[in-house]
Amino acid sequence: MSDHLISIVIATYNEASNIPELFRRIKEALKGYRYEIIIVDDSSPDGTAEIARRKMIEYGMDGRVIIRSERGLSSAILRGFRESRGDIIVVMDADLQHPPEVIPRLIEYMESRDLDIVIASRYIRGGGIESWSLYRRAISKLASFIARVLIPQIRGIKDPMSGFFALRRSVVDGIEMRPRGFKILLEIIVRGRWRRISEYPYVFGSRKQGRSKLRLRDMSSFILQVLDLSEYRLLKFMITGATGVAVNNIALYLLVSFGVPVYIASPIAIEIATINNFTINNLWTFTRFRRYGKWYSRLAKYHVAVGLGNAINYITVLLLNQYIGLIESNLLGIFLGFIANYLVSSEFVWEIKWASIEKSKDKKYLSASVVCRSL
Ligand SMILES: Nc1nc2c(ncn2[C@@H]2O[C@H](COP(=O)(O)OP(=O)(O)O)[C@@H](O)[C@H]2O)c(=O)[nH]1
Ligand SMILES: [Mg+2]
Repeated sequence: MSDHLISIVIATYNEASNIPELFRRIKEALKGYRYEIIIVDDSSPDGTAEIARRKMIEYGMDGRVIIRSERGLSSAILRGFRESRGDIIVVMDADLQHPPEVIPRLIEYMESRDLDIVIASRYIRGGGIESWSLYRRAISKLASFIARVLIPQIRGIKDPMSGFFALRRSVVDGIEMRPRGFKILLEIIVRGRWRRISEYPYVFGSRKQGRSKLRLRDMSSFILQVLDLSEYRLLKFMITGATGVAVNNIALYLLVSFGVPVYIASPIAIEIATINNFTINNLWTFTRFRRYGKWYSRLAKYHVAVGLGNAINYITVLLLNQYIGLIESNLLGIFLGFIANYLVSSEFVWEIKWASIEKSKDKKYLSASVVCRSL
């Protein structure tokens, strides 16, 4: 059993009806542990803060209730971090969708496997969701997919958007986090200081009382958060592509007007654009991934990566320039060739992998891998 002080950080908004059962079950589940409860309430009109304060005293639990005048789940959790004292922090919801009985298992798993973050996971074997509408499931899957494409740091993690997790204080201590949207775990994984992450399965329950606070505008703030955490690479890649389009067409136009035949002018123009794009992507889009390998080996790989796109570009120009015009066929060819380029480049040329994955050999945790990264 862990002898660390455990801080349980719970953000609340209108959860008065869930507090009594929540506290009762935490008290029961954490018998023998040293812990404190930090409730961060955004001035809920239903009197959550008052009930929490009363119940804390009634149950003789250590902890505090912080009342804020602003709203926001992520910023509330970060406030809870600052107000807490434990070496281990557990983050969970108040509505009992996160069963308190799982907390000791997260902590024992963390200690026994020397982990910095343990995510209570719905999406590994043994985990699940009790009752979610098809719509809610689809939204969750879509959000995970978007996040995974754009943020390489979370690949290998099955439930990176979980709201239920445990972490060591050292992961977030002294690190500036942007409190945005609903998904503070994404922020912690990308910006935090950790070596080893793993997941522990649990079943996400149905809400006991009250209503979900997930609002439509949380979806747009989620998209912004993900784009920000991805450092706008996809956007930069597209802007770079636009400069390449201009370079390619100008070169083609000039060469042809100096009398170079199209079948020679086109590959030259494509090559000039390829070098242009590589240079900008290398210095700007993927700037912090340049530590892997030498620039000329990346340049060579980049040629392979865009080879298919370039071939499509060239073939389109050859086939269509007489019918739809030189620049028109080139634009169409560039567009057709571009589509696969982003993923191929990011995966293969810049290898924007972040962490390595250690598969568990322990039968009990077979479904959970440990994601490792060097600090
Ligand atoms: N302090 C604070 N807590 C919030 C806010 N929005 C949601 N919460 C809490 O965050 C947890 C998860 O919210 P919930 O509405 O259940 O989200 P869902 O499970 O994704 O539908 C619950 O404990 C809520 O009370 C907020 O703006 N401020
Ligand atoms: Mg909920």
